[in-house]
Amino acid sequence: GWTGPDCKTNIDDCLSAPCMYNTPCIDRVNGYECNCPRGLYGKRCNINPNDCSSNPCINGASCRDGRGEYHCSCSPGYTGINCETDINECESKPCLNGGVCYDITGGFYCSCPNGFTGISCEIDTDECDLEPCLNGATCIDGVNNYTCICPPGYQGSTCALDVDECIRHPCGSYGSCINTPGSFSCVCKAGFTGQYCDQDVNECGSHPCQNGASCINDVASFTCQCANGYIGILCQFSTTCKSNPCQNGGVCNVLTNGDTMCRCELPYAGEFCQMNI
Ligand SMILES: [Ca+2]
Ligand SMILES: [Ca+2]
Ligand SMILES: [Ca+2]
Ligand SMILES: [Ca+2]
Repeated sequence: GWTGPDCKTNIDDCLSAPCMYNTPCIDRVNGYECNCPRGLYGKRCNINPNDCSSNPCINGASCRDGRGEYHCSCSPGYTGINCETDINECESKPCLNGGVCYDITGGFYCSCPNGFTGISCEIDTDECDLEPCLNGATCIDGVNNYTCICPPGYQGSTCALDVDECIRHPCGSYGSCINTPGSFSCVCKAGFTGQYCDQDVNECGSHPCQNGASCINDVASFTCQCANGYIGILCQFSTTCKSNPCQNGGVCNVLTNGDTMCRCELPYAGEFCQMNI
């Protein structure tokens, strides 16, 4: 254990670094001493017992051996030194819109109220998806329900029902109302027109009066006021006989139906004043 010319020099037995894991070495006379830290054993502190041998990490965790200690790598959903604690994933209140949270291993389960879906009940179910509104109605999605905006002529929660417009008498006094699905129609009395039979037909519109007559529009009819020299409903006849069939001085007249008539002088009579009475 000594060296030098006079054997007074202590040999440094730590020079060869005999202590493992960088453990401090203390030189002694003809020897050394390793100052083992916690978890290392043996003359050279070279014995590192497996601290995982008792399987301290639970719930599927993996164990990593240290020096006098161990480290657990927990499976998802667990925490704690030994992964003994099931994390309560409901603590962060992940369920929205009134969903009820159930803590499960490695996650949570939300029981959603009617009208909501999704992992966190974050999706408002579209109740219009099944197209519940009929007859071209507009569907408005709500919470666990829907609203139909009916087009004119339909009613009811799904707009399935026809409106009987005839109850309001839309055709007035001059038409009869016919109810139809989603609508109605008016059948007008003679002389009236328009969707609601509230307009007078102008019977003079087709210019029925002839030969310079003026036309007077009336209800469902018209009257012709004839110019001088014309006669007939439409003033279509000249008051002048085209040929004179009257004999013996009879005067020819034109009737409103266009026929001619002879006005006879006595003693003559007959259609053409041909008879002497
Ligand atoms: Ca959990
Ligand atoms: Ca909805
Ligand atoms: Ca109707
Ligand atoms: Ca008229």
